[in-house]
Amino acid sequence: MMRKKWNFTIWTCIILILCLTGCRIKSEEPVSEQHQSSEETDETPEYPLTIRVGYSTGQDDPRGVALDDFKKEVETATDGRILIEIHPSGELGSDSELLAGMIDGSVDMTVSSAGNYALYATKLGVSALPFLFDDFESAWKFIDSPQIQALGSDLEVYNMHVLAYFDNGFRCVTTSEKIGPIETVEDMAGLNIRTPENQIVMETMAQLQAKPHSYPFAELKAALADGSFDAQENPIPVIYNNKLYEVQKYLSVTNHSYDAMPLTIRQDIWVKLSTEDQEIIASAAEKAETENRNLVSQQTEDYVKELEAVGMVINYPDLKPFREATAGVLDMFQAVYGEELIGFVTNYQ
Ligand code: EAX
Repeated sequence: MMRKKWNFTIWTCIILILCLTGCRIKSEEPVSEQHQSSEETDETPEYPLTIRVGYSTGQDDPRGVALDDFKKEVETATDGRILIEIHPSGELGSDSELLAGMIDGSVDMTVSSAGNYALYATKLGVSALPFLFDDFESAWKFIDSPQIQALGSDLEVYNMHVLAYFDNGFRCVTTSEKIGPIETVEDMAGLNIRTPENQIVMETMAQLQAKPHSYPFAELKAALADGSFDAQENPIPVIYNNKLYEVQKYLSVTNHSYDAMPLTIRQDIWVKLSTEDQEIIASAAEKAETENRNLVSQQTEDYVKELEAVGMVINYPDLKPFREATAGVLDMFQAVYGEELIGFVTNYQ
């Protein structure tokens, strides 16, 4: 009990420092106006404009498929005035490097977990809180609500403009043959598990008494193969599309965290686009979001039998003890999220 209390204190301090630092940066940086376009800024890009998009998974992932169609849509609608250059599999860096690249200008667009963006705009991690949703429909209704959509503007001071909210699915735990399946919350104790660099997911694992370590996704399969980690946690589509079943024997369907994925473009590119080009990109992003969400929800259903067919052993643990063990994560973020957002989340549940 003492460990949990000490843990709570450490995390609360870390989160508060992150938030205060974020506020200080915000007060020093001018916030670009979201609705501005080149007609208002008198700045137009040089055409053809190439936009470099980076993400961490392979191209077969639903984010890759949707972005391929986004590319076709934008290049056709702008008659090649805007070209979309796609870089999958961490070619432009890990998730945290991609977000840093949006700030320093080495990356122009990216899609990553909301909890990864929370390294900058802390409140964006709220949708990743443990066991917040029981299904995709309730998760999408939450993400598409005005309260959550408004949080996107917190990213503008970090040079990111949110175009859409893709979906990664519900995160589940996989383990190696040596470890065996996760059947009870006690099985999580001491588990050497890889997570994204995402404070909500890491704290959820810590509350389950596991030992979370953040590590780049593009290098994860090799790290699982050489035994650096005994476990990882990701949604079913990610496990299948990135062939993690080749290095993990067990899939325990915990659905412990819903993984929304904001699709963002550099703010300093966005404001230089004409209103017409902004509308083309916004419309293509909306279509890609719909395609991506449908793919993820369909694959979550279809890929269970595909994963069994390639040798994974799948179990469905009783989640009540997992929910109880992680209920304190919301409390840890009370101070950072503030009364209004906490009220929205608790009334939503
Ligand atoms: O989907 O790093 C992770 O585990 C993330 O889920 C990543 O975006 C792959």
